[in-house]
Amino acid sequence: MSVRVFVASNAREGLARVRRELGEDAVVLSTRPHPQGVELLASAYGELTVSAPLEAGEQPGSSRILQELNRLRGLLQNQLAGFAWGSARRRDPARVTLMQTLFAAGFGGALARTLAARLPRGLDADAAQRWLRQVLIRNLPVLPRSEDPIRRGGVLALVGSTGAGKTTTLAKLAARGVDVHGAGSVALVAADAWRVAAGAQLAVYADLLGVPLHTAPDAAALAALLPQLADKKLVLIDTAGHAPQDPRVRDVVALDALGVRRIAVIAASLQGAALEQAMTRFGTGAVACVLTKLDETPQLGAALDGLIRHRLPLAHVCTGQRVPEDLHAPHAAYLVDRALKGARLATPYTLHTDDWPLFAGVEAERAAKDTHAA
Ligand SMILES: Nc1nc2c(ncn2[C@@H]2O[C@H](COP(=O)(O)OP(=O)(O)O)[C@@H](O)[C@H]2O)c(=O)[nH]1
Ligand SMILES: [Mg+2]
Repeated sequence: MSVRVFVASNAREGLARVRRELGEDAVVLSTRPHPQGVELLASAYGELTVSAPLEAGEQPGSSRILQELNRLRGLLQNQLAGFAWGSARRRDPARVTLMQTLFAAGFGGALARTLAARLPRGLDADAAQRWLRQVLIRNLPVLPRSEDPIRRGGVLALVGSTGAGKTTTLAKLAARGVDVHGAGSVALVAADAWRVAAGAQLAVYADLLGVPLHTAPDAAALAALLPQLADKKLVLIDTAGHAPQDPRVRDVVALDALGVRRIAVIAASLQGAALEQAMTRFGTGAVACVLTKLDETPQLGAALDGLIRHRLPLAHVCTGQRVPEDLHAPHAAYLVDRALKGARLATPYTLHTDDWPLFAGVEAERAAKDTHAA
């Protein structure tokens, strides 16, 4: 292995020279102060393979050595990324702040990177923040009032994970339906055959609203029931809640065969990965989405991120257990402002200033892998 010595007035300049002369994946072996600034010992990555001590019978470039070198490379890459992070922050502070805001608010990496890449150059921090707000508002798929599924009517089934708030939301929507169409034009159907209490819960709401409640324990029963309800303007079906990975999710697809339109009910308070799972399983093919439990969601970022990426039209939001008061029409600006405010919340999950270079290391490694894979 040939190791070369670089002397430069500062680390950034030194790194730039190392990269220019030894290639992008050059490895810095050590740095130390020098009367003229800093001294770096560096080697081209490809030359490292011959340097590791060989065990008896081991060939240069064997998998053990490569593994070890890859580990070493990862460590050094993090160090380089630390430098890169510092320089990125100096060069493009608005872009870095934008990424930090999005992550702190609970938005995910994919969306944060896409938006950061599109941020117009030369904006100061305030202008960048305004740009971010506008872009999020514009991209949040909020259903216009004229397309409110309750107002439009038809046969609608609420689908979603256990405890997402389907039955409660159905009661709220039914109350709205009664306002719009009158009690005589609304019917409820309990298709939640899995939980004993589920039917009883719905029966209370049906009673209060003065609308009929039917039961349909399976798809065949539902198929037989729906023609009898053809004169109703609005039929709301409460479905069994189960985990997104449960095979009974197939029941959701059976609804399509009956011409039933689906509304995905998703709790905004879910952790990011669970939100993603719920949106994928229940949101795909749904005509609209209702986000519930906003009152229990200190950071809305992940939920809005999911709606934007899945292009899932938001019809209503729920902010509590009260029927029907806690059902609201969604306002994109309000939701985005609330989400961005969530970035200021200090929690043990918030990235600390000192964590960012480490994070940048992971990002740099991802970029390196992507380049490799490409
Ligand atoms: N805080 C809060 N609780 C809600 C909201 N929507 C539903 N819930 C509660 O969440 C729990 C589960 O709701 P439920 O409608 O039975 O969920 P389902 O299993 O999807 O039918 C109940 O205690 C509801 O009162 C909401 O918007 N905010
Ligand atoms: Mg239920």
